[in-house]
Amino acid sequence: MSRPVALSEAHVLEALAALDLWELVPARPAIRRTYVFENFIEAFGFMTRVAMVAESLDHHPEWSNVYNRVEVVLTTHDAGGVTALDLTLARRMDAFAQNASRRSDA
Ligand code: H2B
Repeated sequence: MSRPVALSEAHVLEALAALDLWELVPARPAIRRTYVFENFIEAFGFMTRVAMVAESLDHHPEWSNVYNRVEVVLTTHDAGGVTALDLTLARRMDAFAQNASRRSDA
């Protein structure tokens, strides 16, 4: 697989315009979003689905879960920045969250 290339901040911001509720992490080359689900099972089901995709992309999120909340940070360590892989994973995550009973985007 070819090495991912870090995108410029301008390019990332442009991509974020189409990725509702994702934002730049302050002081880091990374993007983040918090998902809030109905309950723990919905949150963990989401994480399980994402885990399969992450593994197949060989691209893994930094994330944490507390009950119904999943906080996600995406960056490409190998490239030292945000790459197209992060945007792909973000879109795949959003698609899964749409199918879950997402309660809010707090
Ligand atoms: N995930 C993320 N988010 N960034 C990476 O740079 C990365 C990864 N690199 N998953 C991969 C695995 C690399 O460590 C292996 C060796 O392919």
